[in-house]
Amino acid sequence: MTFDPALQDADPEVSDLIAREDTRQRDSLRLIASENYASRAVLEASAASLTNKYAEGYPGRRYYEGMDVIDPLEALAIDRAKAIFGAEHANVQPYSGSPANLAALLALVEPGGTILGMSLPAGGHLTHGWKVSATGIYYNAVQYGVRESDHRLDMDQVRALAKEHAPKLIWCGHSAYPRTVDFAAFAEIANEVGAHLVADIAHIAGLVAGGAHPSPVPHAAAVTTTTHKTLRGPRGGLILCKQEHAKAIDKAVFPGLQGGPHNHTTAAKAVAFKEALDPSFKDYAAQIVTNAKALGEAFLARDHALITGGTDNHLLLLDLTATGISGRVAAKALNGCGIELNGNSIPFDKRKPFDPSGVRIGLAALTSRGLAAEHMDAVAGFIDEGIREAAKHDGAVSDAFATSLAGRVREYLQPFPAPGLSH
Ligand code: DSN
Repeated sequence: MTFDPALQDADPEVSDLIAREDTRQRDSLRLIASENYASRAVLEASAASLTNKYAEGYPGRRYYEGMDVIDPLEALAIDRAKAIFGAEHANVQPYSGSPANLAALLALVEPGGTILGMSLPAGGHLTHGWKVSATGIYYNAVQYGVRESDHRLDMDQVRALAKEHAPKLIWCGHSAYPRTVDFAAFAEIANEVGAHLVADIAHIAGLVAGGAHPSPVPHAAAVTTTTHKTLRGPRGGLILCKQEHAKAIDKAVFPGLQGGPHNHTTAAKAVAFKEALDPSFKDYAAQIVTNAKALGEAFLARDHALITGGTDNHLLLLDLTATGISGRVAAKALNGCGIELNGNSIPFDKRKPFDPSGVRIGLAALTSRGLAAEHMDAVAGFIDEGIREAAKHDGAVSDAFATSLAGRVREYLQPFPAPGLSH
């Protein structure tokens, strides 16, 4: 992003660091499944003067004056969010996904109440009740996993745990699960035990928005998401809910958890929501899934092991056990070669979360650059080459190898402009 001279003049150090990050993002294969390239319009809105304004409260009911712009802006973001997902109510103020999840808990479960969520090592999220998270500390969290035989969600296990523990809230959603979630089946179980169903669609929100994944909105009491992953907006959160929970959700976000909303982020969310309402976003969402499937095939052709054997969404989980190096070691080696992904636990991992057996690979960012299915063989080739070289040398790759691979990656990406970044 090129800035007007203000930042360069005032703080060349920060300006140069930002320029370096632009270059890094432009020149690398960005495959972290929770990341993307926000558009220039989204970035511009994020940098607006709205950051100067406090606005505790909600449109039409604020604790400060000077809301002539903030009120219609937040109302616009709310209307667009509701239109994208067909939701009865939207709260656009959560600072990010974890605060959105805490707000859902605060609104729907009494302190110490029982919740049921997918465990982190199985592909869930920290905030679905994992023991080190506030959600596992302040609530009585019970966790479900995936089947050992095929690493897929086991709805019989979810039902059995729900019946045994009678949770007040059931989470569905994930941060590292490559398959479609059956939201209707979760809703049936929640109904059977009188629990609120909350779907965390942070990873797949863009796919849901574009019709490339079923929507939980008709089934869940509330739906939480970040706005920056497949949805391709600014860093932020969003909660959608049924009208009957609107008051409780709004109260939980403010004053329950947060102070003033970040209005510049609200503006950027509104811009991203407009982009998601454009018919072209459907093509984008479908292309992400097509690319992820094609990349999966290209890995299988190179004898790599994929958790569940493939994907239905934007991500793949590679099990590196057979290569002899861990996911963390592979990710570090690849990072030096211009390939950015993260080490990730695989289901029933024998290794520790900080040094797990797998790597997670997401296609949202590359798809935003215009890479299509026919490019996935080359992408798999780069990753495979880096992993094999690292495995040959006990995790280390030479500077010469890293420079060569990073150079070829950079050259390969040249024809695909990175949205939001100047070329
Ligand atoms: N950190 C995000 C991810 O990478 O999936 C989830 O919060």
